[in-house]
Amino acid sequence: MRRGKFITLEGGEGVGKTTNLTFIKDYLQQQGMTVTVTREPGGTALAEKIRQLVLDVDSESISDTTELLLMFAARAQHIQHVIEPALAQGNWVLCDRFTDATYAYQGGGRKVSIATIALLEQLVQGDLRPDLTLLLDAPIEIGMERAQKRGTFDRFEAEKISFFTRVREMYLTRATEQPARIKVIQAHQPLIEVQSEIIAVLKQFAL
Ligand code: Z5A
Repeated sequence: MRRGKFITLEGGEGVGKTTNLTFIKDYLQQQGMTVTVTREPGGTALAEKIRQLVLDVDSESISDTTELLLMFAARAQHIQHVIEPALAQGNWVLCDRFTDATYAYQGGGRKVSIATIALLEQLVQGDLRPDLTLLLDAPIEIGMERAQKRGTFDRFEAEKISFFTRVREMYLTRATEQPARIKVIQAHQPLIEVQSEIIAVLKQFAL
């Protein structure tokens, strides 16, 4: 059985990850792939419970170390129960956020040491890395405006603009450092144009 490919979607608040996840899934299925769609934090029953804990605005104050470890605890569970089995079966895995989000939010946003994140990444993932990452990038105000239309806020969405600026900068730094894997999509554009950029990247990837 040929191993599947692992594709992740990344970006700040409201850039359109969830919207484009279904679009990408449909496109890949039309190309004949079996697709497993999942998300982080989450993807298994236990990891979804961890998600609730880290996103809940009413949680007791969560230290940066606790938050980091909870992200990786959820990820360990997700990899073992969903991602690895699906890839081994030949499925393509499409995941809404993965470890680039930890570098961006915990590393950039919370200023946790990058070396510590890299250590946990190695411990939890071994050699597992996404084959392709689509980074949906838009000015922070645009993403926040879109996300605010939902009307509810999680623990991260209650952060200040400076936090989201650091998150965006870290994402873009990683894209510059890893251009073969991380492809930046200009997500401020009308959806039809965003999706045509996504298709162009997917076509190149599948060659
Ligand atoms: N987190 C972390 O800190 N560390 C980690 O390791 C991981 C995660 C894995 C939950 O993620 C939080 O977890 C996240 C980081 C942290 N922080 N926050 N907040 P999430 O993915 O569930 O949360 P999110 O980023 O807030 O998702 P979102 O707000 O749902 O954004 P989105 O999925 O990118 O956007 P959307 O729902 O697809 O679109 C938002 C609206 O914009 C919607 O009405 C769309 O119809 C509209 N939209 C989308 N695209 C367009 C275009 N092109 N034009 C116009 N309107 C558009």
